[in-house]
Amino acid sequence: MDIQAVHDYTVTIIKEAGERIRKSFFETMQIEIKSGANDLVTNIDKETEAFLVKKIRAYDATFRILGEEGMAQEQITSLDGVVWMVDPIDGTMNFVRQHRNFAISIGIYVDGIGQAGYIYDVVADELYYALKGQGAYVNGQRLSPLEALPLNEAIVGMNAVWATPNPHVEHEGIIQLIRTLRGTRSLGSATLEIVAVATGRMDAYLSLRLSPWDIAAGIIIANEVGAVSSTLDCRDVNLLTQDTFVVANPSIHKKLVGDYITLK
Ligand code: 2AM
Ligand code: CA
Repeated sequence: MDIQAVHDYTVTIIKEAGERIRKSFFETMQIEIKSGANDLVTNIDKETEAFLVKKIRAYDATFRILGEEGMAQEQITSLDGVVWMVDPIDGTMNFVRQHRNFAISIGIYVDGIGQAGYIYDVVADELYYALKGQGAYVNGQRLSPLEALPLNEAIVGMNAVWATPNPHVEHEGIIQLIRTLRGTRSLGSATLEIVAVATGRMDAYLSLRLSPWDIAAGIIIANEVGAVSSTLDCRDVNLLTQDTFVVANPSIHKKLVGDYITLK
């Protein structure tokens, strides 16, 4: 695979998809509920994924595609060969309610190794991307390597509901963590939270349940600036299943997860 040619093509199609989404704001969208009231999908999610699948297959019909909305109609049970991980709109709730703060995400893996990652903040017109070993960029400007900091100066992305009794994580530890940190944020788009860590606007992002397409691109971008990704119990990320997730500045990753987070 000629990664540079694939890169140029991916930049073109992701921007074209973004332009289509921006135009969709002038039309009425159809909203459906998926697993629950917080889990939405619109016709624009499906149309955008269908558009990207068509473009990817037009480039090379042997590429395999795992997309959130299933428009590729493929079962991906291994990461052998070239696998594209596509989330047409990450942050659908933001898309529906705010018309901003959502992104298109594309990660390209070859035999399980991340080769290229793209996260396009459609309304800000900011394209974050990285090719493995070549650094991470936003709109052509290189992102700096992350600088070390202590946990009490860190800003961490997380969902506030974890600080209340919940079935997934010991909330007392989360309360202690919140008291220790400089601040918390919740942007509502996993991919934009990951690029916030990669750009140093936040120092970590935690989630109790993310899918491969939420994190595939972000891991590649974050890795290029030295950020560390794992599950919340410090296992390697597995891109074939839903799991917990953390991406963090390497200076705080171990302390954050080890001292404050206990999964139930
Ligand atoms: P999505 O918009 O593509 O569904 C919201 O806090 C973040 O978590 C979004 O990035 C959202 O992605 C993601 N997410 C992943 N799985 C989810 C689920 N089952 N329900 C709600 N949000 C989910
Ligand atoms: Ca999505």
